[in-house]
Amino acid sequence: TDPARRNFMKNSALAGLAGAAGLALAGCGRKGDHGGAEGAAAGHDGERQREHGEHEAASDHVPPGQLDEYYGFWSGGQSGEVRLVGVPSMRELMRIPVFNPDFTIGWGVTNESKRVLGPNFPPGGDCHHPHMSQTDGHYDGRYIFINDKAHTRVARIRCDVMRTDRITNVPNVQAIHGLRVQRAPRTGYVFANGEFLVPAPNDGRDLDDPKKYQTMFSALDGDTMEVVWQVLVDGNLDNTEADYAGKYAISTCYNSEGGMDLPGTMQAERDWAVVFNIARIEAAVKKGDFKTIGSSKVPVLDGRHGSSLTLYIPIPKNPHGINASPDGKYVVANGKLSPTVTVMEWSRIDDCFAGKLKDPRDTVVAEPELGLGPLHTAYDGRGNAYTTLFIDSQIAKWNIEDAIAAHAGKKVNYLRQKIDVAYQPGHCHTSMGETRDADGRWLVSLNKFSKDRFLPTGPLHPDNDQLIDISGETMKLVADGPVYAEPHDVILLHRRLLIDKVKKSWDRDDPFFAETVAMARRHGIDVLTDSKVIREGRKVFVYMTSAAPIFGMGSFTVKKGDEVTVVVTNIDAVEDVSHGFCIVNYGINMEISPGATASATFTADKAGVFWYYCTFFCHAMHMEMSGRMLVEA
Ligand code: K7E
Ligand code: RUQ
Ligand code: CUA
Ligand code: CA
Repeated sequence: TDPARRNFMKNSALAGLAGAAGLALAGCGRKGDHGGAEGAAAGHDGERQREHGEHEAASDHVPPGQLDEYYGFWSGGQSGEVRLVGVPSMRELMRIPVFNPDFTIGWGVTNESKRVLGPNFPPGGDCHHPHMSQTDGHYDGRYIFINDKAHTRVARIRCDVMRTDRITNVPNVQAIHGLRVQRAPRTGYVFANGEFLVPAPNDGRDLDDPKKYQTMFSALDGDTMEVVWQVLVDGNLDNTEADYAGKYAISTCYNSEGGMDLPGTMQAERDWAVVFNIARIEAAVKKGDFKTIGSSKVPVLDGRHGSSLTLYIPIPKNPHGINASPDGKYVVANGKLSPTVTVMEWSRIDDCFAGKLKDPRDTVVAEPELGLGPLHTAYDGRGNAYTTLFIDSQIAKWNIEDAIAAHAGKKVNYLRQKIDVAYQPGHCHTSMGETRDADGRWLVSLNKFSKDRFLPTGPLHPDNDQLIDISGETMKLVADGPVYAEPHDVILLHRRLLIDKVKKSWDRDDPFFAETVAMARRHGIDVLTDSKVIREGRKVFVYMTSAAPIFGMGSFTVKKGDEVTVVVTNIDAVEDVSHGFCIVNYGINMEISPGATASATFTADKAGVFWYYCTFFCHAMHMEMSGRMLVEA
């Protein structure tokens, strides 16, 4: 670490600016700074000694002008968006519209976003599980994938521009819930669970015969975003996970009963986790061992009981989350209605598929009892696991090897600590914790209820996302953070993975608006220099540049009833000078960041004068950055 910076940190601690961070460093003899300074990653490896001895909680304070050390990708739940959050400050840095229309950037308004959203796109989505593409078990900074439970879709966000670039409808199933990526050799597959049971085909011929209901496990190709195969299963599918070797995916099932109502899903003492053998599935697809359903061309394989493609491991009771440990050895299913979590060993899953085990339950190496309502588990890379207890409003820290020893009959206490959280946690997630680089610094607990923790906001309360320091022996609660509904899951990744990959302006040949630029070229337009109107019958194309503080065109004229396409290109090469283009009383707004071309198409259905203006404050004369659309009667 740069010594000058260390001195800076020390001095600011003395000045009371970064007090807690500074003291924590002094207290545990840490080298390296904490509040998000350069070189922080390099400073961490030697800090395992913090495990021994008490330490003060690290601080969430990131002084003005300093950067957060971690990027957090927060699911926006039923808001349909993804939020980019700095950690440890928990400051929201950006929102990324995914399934939700968003007027700020014109998501659902611009032609470029409509190409991603598809025709007749639904009004929103319900996204739970953001996961970054990986290569050999490490985040690779390319994409974030996320599910839409509300409309049975999977989306992809490009991390270089932080924009959604693909959305895929998954056929033959209803409600994509669990979503994970293939970790090795790379992503590769994106695995997606259809949660609810529906008749197949679901065309009205069988409505109320539960025996005809089914669901499937789907694999998308992360590069093409096409659904490449589906596996029919018994029961339903909740969450999913992948191993670190590229051999398996595994999903929890809470409705092995095939129940159609709440009591119906709680009959059995055990449901199961179902393991998918990827090599065998690929071989079966190659052999043509599949069918297709209706108009979908996706190969559907039969993975129900008795299939060699799958393995059903009994798990108590209505299990929910499923999380692989970063050492690549274990995977943990969280019991929900059972106070236990079930630890399975991947190598025993190998043995089971090879016919070497008598009983799929022999893949289970531990089943520690943790408390009421275990939902999700995260890892610190030091052999400890952190499980949310929804009903107890706690997080249980426990040691994996000790739990395995206890399961084998040894007298050891695998429980390390329970910490109260406020209140009712769903997911928790550790920094880098779903990769081989799990660094055991931070844990975020995503609590569904905030109750009394914030100023009243009316009947609808925010969630409470709590930041917990897990770098020492004991967990320390550091901060509360109110959030709009409803983050289910997050990932936390060190900024070194993205900080140099994120673009500060658009490349002119970016595929996001390439189709629009190609259209301009067909019209003989160079969007970087030309501001011109092209008429083709009732279709009018209005091309203009934008450079603070003027649009390339002060006014344009169309006829009532024309279909108008406005194409605006931001030719300001200056970082952070984004423009907007809004037409008053016409429902049009779009953001045009440096280097971008954006377009919107609408019918000029009202005659009169309609001002257009820039919506992003870009210049001292920003208010004056406007023009008139003249619509002839
Ligand atoms: Cu537990 Cu959708 Cu991951 Cu919500 S799921 S919490
Ligand atoms: S104007 S600086 Cu509407 Cu007061 Cu924005
Ligand atoms: Cu351009 Cu404001
Ligand atoms: Ca059940």
